[in-house]
Amino acid sequence: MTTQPPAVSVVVPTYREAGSLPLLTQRLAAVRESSLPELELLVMDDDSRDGSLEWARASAPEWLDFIVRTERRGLAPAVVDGIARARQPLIVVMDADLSHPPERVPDLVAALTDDIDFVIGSRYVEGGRTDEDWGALRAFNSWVATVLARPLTSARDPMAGFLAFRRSLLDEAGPIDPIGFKIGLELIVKCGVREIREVPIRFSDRHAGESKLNLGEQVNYLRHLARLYRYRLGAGRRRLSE
Ligand SMILES: Nc1nc2c(ncn2[C@@H]2O[C@H](COP(=O)(O)OP(=O)(O)OP(=O)(O)O)[C@@H](O)[C@H]2O)c(=O)[nH]1
Ligand SMILES: [Mg+2]
Repeated sequence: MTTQPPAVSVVVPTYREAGSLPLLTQRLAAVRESSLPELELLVMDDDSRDGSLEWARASAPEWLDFIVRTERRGLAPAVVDGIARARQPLIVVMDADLSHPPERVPDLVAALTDDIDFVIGSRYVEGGRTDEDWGALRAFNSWVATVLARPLTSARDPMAGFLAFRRSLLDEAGPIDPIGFKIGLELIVKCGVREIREVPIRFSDRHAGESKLNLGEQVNYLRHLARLYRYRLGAGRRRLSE
């Protein structure tokens, strides 16, 4: 018996990624050809006005949907919108700047078994790594952010934005209302994720363009964390009163 390759919607949030979108699409096209023929790509763009839309109109393949967003801007809200539009049963979320290797998408998808409901492309498990020029300050920031989230999840890399899960995971979710960047943490907490598998990846420096992770986003992270802790405490109380 031959098994069909799984159908996957890849959701990519973008802001000013015109320099990376063509190569991302090219590398995903190769993945599509070699192992995931039913892959669709949803680019969720916050009205970048940097030539991305023009590129998509002129050169994008038919399996790429380029969606221009003008409301509730931000990385995580863009991903939530993308999941709502996805047509396939499996979802992969990844960044546009090629920090997440597109060639690992099939491995993340394959790690979603009956027992595993959430997969993370992880920098912090054995075999995972980040490129050298991640400065000390950035590495420290990432470590502090991860430690602050520890009571919410045992995942080694809950800050990651390279994720795979079934779309149905959201069916029973609490209200999804992330602020800022950390869509993975939002889903882990709100969807009551039970079993996580972390697949090691090499996280590369961004291919082109500029980082959007600024001080404002770090403050957003603290607001988002406060919200998630309140939600978790509320869920605990709800369980006790049942
Ligand atoms: N739709 C949308 N996407 C965003 C926004 N901010 C960032 N992104 C996208 O989210 C992904 C991650 O953002 P990055 O700026 O790469 O953040 P980072 O990886 O922490 O930082 P670098 O390593 O410096 O690239 C990229 O694909 C961005 O284009 C936003 O406000 N809206
Ligand atoms: Mg990046």
